[in-house]
Amino acid sequence: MRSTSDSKRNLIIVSNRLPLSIKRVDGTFQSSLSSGGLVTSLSGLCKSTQFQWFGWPGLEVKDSQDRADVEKSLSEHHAVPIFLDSDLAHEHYNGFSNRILWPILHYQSGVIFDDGPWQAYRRVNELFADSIADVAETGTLIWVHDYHLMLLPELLRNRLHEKDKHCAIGFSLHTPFPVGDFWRNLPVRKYLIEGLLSSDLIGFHTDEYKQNFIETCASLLGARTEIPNQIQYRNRLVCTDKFIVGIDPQKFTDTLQKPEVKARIKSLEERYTGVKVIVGVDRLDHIKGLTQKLKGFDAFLEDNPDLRNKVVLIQVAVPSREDVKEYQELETELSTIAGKINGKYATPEGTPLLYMHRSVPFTELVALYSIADVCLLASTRDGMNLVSFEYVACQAERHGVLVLSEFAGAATFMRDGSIPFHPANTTEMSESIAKALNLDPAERKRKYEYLRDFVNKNTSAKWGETFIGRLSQRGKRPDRPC
Ligand code: ADQ
Repeated sequence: MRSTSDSKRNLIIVSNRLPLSIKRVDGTFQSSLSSGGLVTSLSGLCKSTQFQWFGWPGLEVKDSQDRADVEKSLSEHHAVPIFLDSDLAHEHYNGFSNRILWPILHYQSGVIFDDGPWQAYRRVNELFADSIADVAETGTLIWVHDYHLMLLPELLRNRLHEKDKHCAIGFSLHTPFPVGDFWRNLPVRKYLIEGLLSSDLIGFHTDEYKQNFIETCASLLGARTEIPNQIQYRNRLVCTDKFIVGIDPQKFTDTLQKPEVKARIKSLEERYTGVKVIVGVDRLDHIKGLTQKLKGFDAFLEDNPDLRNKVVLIQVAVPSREDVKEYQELETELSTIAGKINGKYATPEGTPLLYMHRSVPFTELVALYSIADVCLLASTRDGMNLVSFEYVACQAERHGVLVLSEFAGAATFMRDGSIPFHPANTTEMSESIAKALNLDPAERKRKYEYLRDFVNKNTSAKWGETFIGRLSQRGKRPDRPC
């Protein structure tokens, strides 16, 4: 959140969690950068634009002196904490956002609505609105992120109005937005859509998500949507668009040059001499299709006996949402499948699957991306999927092949440079892996160059600056057509 060139803009970024985790160590509060898609996507913007970042610091702080200490520690990073009680934070984050809303946004059925978590969701959105409305000034640009805060634009708009402050509010959704019929599964859907429609600008990862949202506004609320990218509802004009999120490719290029990373790459290459490496890096989440991936890899080993002992899948499953029962069950299932695969195919020469259920340091991640001949991503649904971008950023020398689920938002843009497949079709996955491993060098190079150009063109900095630029224009001329 450091500033460089653009210190004139008054910008507030809001997300459920701050990008810094706070821990109490020996009586003092210490902060460390957290990981995930949102942090990655906004990190590029830090280089060019100054902003304050509002969000929950990740722990309950009751004592007023402690709160002051946390505020002071975070203010050095331009971060502002919104304090929540543990129970409330848990019900909002795990209860509603992750157990109810997240699955619906990702087309998972069988979600059971519960009013308690919904009330917690509302309450947290209100607390965020209170904090931000207090500090925002007329002219401040407010950029709200993700599904945890869908009610915030409306709550904030009302509070700002009461205080006679005029601010442009933007919202970016990092998940897919499902087709209207699926969205109907959520009984409180109307409130969430109305909440979003107090924004001036709403961003989606793909045209498909944007279009699904526009159609839902029309069918659910009777909003006027005849003009492309424009929604008219209750005397408000709301603009929507696709904004391609990305990474900071330079960060990966620079890391690859570090002596310790070069040494690590060399030692991994020696370890895997004569063996093709497939890498997978995913948060341990149902939407990442890890069960499907392991089953597809099992089918690949079954179908290609001659390649056993010559291929290894290194799968990093980053722990995520460990308080939620469904995520604990998924981990148990994955460990079982991984054990069965190795039980079936391991020999004294080696095991075909390295399943790592833990976070790995960034330098290790980069080394793994770099030595892998193939990156296999099997998302059943995924807003974008930035791991696919990161793999490409580390493949300047090897020209590795990306085998990418057609359900990742990234597949919309990367189809020609990757090998797309349906994650529920194990035969297709098995064939896609074999095809990637056997691709001739000229075709690998062509695909790699296509992806490299895309990743270099669509950086996280460009994404952030484009969105902020459009939001700033909307702030100046809110009634102007999009
Ligand atoms: P995520 O679901 O978190 O993001 P993704 O886009 O793949 O998924 O981003 C994960 C990020 O976490 C990557 O930048 C990766 O490097 C990082 N990461 C993974 N393992 C790590 C580790 N061990 N240590 C540190 N960092 C690690 C959500 C949506 C996506 C969308 C993004 C951005 O679900 O679909 O692409 O937001 O909008």
